[in-house]
Amino acid sequence: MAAKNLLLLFISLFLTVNLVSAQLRSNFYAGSCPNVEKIVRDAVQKKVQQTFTTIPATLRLYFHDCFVNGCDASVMIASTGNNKAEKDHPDNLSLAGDGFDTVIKAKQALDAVANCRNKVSCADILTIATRDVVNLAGGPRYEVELGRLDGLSSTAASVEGKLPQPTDDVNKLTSLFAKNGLSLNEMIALSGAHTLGFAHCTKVFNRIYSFNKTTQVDPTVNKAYVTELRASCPRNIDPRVAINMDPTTPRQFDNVYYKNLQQGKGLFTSDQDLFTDRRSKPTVDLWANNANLFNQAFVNSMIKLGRVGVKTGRNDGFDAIFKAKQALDAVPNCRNKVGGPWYDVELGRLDGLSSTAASVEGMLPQPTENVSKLASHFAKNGLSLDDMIALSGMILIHGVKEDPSINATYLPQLKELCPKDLDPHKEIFMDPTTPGKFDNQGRGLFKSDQALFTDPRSKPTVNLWDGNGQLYNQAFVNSMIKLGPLDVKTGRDGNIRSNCETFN
Ligand code: HEM
Ligand SMILES: *[C@@H]1O[C@H](CO)[C@@H](O)[C@H](O)[C@H]1NC(C)=O
Ligand SMILES: *[C@@H]1O[C@H](CO)[C@@H](O)[C@H](O)[C@H]1NC(C)=O
Ligand SMILES: *[C@@H]1O[C@H](CO)[C@@H](O)[C@H](O)[C@H]1NC(C)=O
Ligand SMILES: CC(=O)N[C@H]1CO[C@H](CO)[C@@H](O)[C@@H]1O
Repeated sequence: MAAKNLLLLFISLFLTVNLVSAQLRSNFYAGSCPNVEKIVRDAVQKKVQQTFTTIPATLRLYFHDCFVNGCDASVMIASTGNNKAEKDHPDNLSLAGDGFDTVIKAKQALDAVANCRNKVSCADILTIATRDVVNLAGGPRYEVELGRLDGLSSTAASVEGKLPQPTDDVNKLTSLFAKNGLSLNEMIALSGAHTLGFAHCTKVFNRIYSFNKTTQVDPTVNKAYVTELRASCPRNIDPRVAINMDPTTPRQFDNVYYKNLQQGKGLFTSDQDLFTDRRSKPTVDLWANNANLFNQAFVNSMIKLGRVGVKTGRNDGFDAIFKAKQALDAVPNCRNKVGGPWYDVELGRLDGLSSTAASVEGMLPQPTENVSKLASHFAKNGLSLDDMIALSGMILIHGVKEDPSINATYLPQLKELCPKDLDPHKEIFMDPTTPGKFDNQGRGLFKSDQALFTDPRSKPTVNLWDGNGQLYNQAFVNSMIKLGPLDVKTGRDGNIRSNCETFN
């Protein structure tokens, strides 16, 4: 039991560490460039004094950066003859040049200080600058987490499908944000960024002129606002003309965005639907009435946004695994007692440790899933059907539901082990036959396990490995090694750019 639990602990640690984004911290540059925040702030302030557009442009740039390839400043990379970069995807939707310029100016200011030169990543500069513009527009000031590396690739193709569209409804938005580990409420809070900035008239034409075949105007738009929008955005307007996103207090970071939604003055469908949809409406109402609560939610969500897909150069995560392994080996009873195959692990991962429950949403296979659904989870992580079957030897979940495909002699045993009123935290052996041992004798505890035997695509493999423990061990080892590098950030995945717009 102890050995089994330790093995499971070890494996779940392994999985957990691989799921998480890297570890960031607020004092990351304390040793190398202690004044980084002041230097960036001064540069941002100067730029804001020159033009207000700096504020919304920087905020939006950050959002786009984080949603494509993580917050790694890949959005800043300029296209070259043989690479069309992220910023040149049509979805960059005219990211205003002032956002880029803000980062470039702050970087110049940093590079002018000897010890800071090329020490601070463009990704972190953009993170600090974004915090500063929010604050300069009257929004809350919050502590930023730092330690991101700059990304090493930037392609227009990678933008496809990653950014929300103004025509999206709450369903679409929720699923897109969930892919970035952000919840419904975090999505609603971040949408509050539309309290600032500009949008091109063309982006609202559909809502005021051609909603659908039978209705010209989107009925959720406030009538007076329709008139206003039509006046500012006649059909034949120059497509470069932009209007305020927040018609009430366009230059102020505040909760008026939510008050606007209550009055049908959300600019896009993606805005107004937050009020129309009953799942998001209560939060809109809450924040419309309570600026402090909104500010808090916005700050927390920005910090969460700043963790999306970050690359860091430190190896705390790997250290944790290594320490767990050492701890296991230090106990004579545990050493090699787990009975599974020993395999060489590929080293050099620089994993991180920060973890959020929300980022797990939809990422892990569920015990109730069938083979198609399971395979799609694994495929998203570059793992084949066979990898999935091999790795299914290892799952730790609690509780079981009765299922007709469970072996009839096994079912009463299970029911005895797991009475209905059982403490949900109590664990039972996943493998009822040889629970303390890693082997190929198990009966499927979960539907997802049993499904592997029921489904004709996976059955042959299950039979093969059932008859050959050695083949199974080999397959398990290979799949574990493949699982290891998932989304791992290594020093090779990022660096500190000396020019934010070009790779080193
Ligand atoms: C919820 C889904 C979102 C959608 C569908 C969306 C879409 C858009 C669109 C279409 C524009 C106008 C672009 C143009 O016409 O030039 C815009 C502007 C803007 N967006 Fe969003 N956005 C979303 C979320 C966010 C988030 C999360 C942030 C930041 C945290 C953000 C910040 C901004 C800002 C500041 C502007 C004004 C840009 C400027 O004035 O240059 N948006 N957004
Ligand atoms: C057009 O939109 C209106 C208002 O939402 C709706 O009642 C109507 O069914 C829609 N028509 C079509 C053809 O989708
Ligand atoms: C598997 O489950 C998904 C839903 O999770 C369902 O759409 C699909 O039809 C199922 N496939 C089979 C073969 O039962
Ligand atoms: C159920 O398990 C028992 C004992 O392991 C075995 O003898 C029997 O053949 C199994 N029944 C089915 C339908 O697989
Ligand atoms: C700021 C920026 O780089 N904008 C680009 C967005 O993408 C279009 C092409 O789709 C370019 O023309 C813009 O220059």
